[in-house]
Amino acid sequence: MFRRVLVANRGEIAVRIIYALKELGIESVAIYSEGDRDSLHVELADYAICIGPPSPAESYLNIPRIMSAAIISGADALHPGYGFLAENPDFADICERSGIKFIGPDSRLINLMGDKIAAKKLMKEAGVPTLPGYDGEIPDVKTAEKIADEIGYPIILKAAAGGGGRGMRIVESPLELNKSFSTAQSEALASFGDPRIYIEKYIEKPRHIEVQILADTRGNVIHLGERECSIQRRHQKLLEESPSPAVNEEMRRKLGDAAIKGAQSIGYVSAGTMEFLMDKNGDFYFMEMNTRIQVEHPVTEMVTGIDLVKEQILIAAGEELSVSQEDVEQRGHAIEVRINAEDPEKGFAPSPGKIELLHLPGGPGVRIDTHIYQGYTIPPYYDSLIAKLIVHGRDRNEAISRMRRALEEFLVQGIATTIPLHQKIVEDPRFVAGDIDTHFLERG
Ligand code: MV4
Repeated sequence: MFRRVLVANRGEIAVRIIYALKELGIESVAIYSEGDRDSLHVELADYAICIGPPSPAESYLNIPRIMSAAIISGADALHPGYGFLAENPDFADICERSGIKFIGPDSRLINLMGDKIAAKKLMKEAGVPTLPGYDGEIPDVKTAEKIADEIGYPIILKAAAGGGGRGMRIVESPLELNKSFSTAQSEALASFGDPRIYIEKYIEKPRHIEVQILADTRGNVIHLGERECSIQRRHQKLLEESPSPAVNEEMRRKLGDAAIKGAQSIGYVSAGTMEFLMDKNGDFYFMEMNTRIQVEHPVTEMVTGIDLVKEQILIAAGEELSVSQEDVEQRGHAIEVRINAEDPEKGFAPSPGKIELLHLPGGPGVRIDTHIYQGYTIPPYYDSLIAKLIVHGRDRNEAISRMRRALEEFLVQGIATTIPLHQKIVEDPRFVAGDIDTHFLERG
């Protein structure tokens, strides 16, 4: 087992990882930028190393500085969290070459799943349902026209190196295809340094449903059910829940089987997530695989009782999964809201600054993952997530009631937050009925 682990991240996820390390009896090393001296993760870790100025390029994205901290501190492993370098295959590779275990899959798998064309092709070959399209790079607009005519409009153009909604273009008719294709190509090249584009049938108002998996080095692969992540704004998820109100036992079995089959086919090892789109008929299609621990992992933890971060660390240490598929039970219902330091009244503009007053809700079925505290100043340099409020109930209605009363008790003064928006969502009759899709917020 590891003796000392460097946490290569900040904010709530750094705190979350330190909790897991403490429970496993592993020493933690925090890294922090000059903008994060007063952050909770620095206080909670056994050791802390300042790695540079606030800008991400000079701190949390700076591989040489992070590797220096890992080596100097005597860490035998490193947890990348999410964002920053979590899905950078070169970083995983450098860790391995430096004798520091990267807590995640190996660089080959990160690289493979980072190429959305390769990922989709592999999943299709493994028998996982994928969207109609063309299983490769579209070389030119002529080919795009041919494929689009075959599958029928509307279609969507996506960047091979994209993901999470970046570099996508919906095309409604053949008249737009020529222009859209060249724009998509040049945008992909400018954004990712990779112009490759693929094409698929566009699903109107889909649900975003993802399946959590765990795979160890001994060949055990299990799934932990699905998360419903349809409520989002500009590709930023706002609320996630498990189970999905749209998934019945039969669909859950199919989703789980597909996720396991897909993971097995590529020899996946670590925690991972298979993202699916679900259409009006309840048919689902593989979209992408994420090789990191995700922001919304707590809803799965709440319904399964399994600590995903601990399992992820144990897997990296070569241990066998602590649970088998038969042990996994989805008990009750969990909902998470992401509380951002943003002002919904001002177009969601970032709202950094000092937290003058903070009161966190408590009581049965309430969990808060956060790095903030009263008197803390939220720096302006990073993403605006300041806390995740997660509730658990025996069923969806109890979880909704708990979320309402927890949001009402949640008090933050000094900065604007997205709490009022979450209060609106959980009062919305469509949300209460489970009638949600990826365009929920646009219809207001
Ligand atoms: C789609 C789609 C409809 N049809 N692909 C957005 C995130 C990225 N992972 C892929 N996305 C989409 N791909 C086809 N063929 C609609 C979306 C989409 C979406 C997906 C999940 C969550 C929110 C979304 C918001 C708008 C569009």
